[in-house]
Amino acid sequence: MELTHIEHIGIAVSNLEASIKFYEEALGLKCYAIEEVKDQKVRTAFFKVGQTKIELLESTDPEGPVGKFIEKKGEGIHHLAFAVKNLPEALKSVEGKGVRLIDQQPRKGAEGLNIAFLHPKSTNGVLTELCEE
Ligand code: CMX
Repeated sequence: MELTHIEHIGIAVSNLEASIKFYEEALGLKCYAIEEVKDQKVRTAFFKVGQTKIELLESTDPEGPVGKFIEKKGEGIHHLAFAVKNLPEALKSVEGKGVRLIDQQPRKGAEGLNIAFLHPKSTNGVLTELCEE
């Protein structure tokens, strides 16, 4: 399997607009997209830093994955996403190495990417996403 780069870093925030302000005004980045991902119960905002994106995640439902995360841990880094060349093959490969998958098959994520998550209990506590354009 071939990881090509860090596609994005997902950051859980309580208030999307307030957090966008920090990234734009304090860090000088430009938010280029805001998108709701209904099945994940989040609203997302994207910034680019070189080849890597920052994805801010605001929960739209306290029972969604980001709502539960913020309730337990507060705001902060939520997941790390690697771009891979062949996602179905990458999933087979990591599963074959004993890694627990959250998604057995790729599904559609923000920005139309094919994505799949690996469980944080088998990735040293870091929720890990693999994605492919
Ligand atoms: N990073 C690290 N650990 C996490 C975590 C995260 N983001 N989210 C949950 N956990 C840990 C919890 O702390 C908990 O650990 P303990 O048992 O030691 O307390 C354990 O995982 C179980 O957590 P939970 O709150 O009971 O939640 P669930 O088991 O119901 O769900 C998870 C956890 C990771 C399976 C779920 O959040 C998930 O499926 N995530 C993938 C989808 C996702 O995060 N979508 C949002 C982003 C979408 C996008 O980018 O578009």
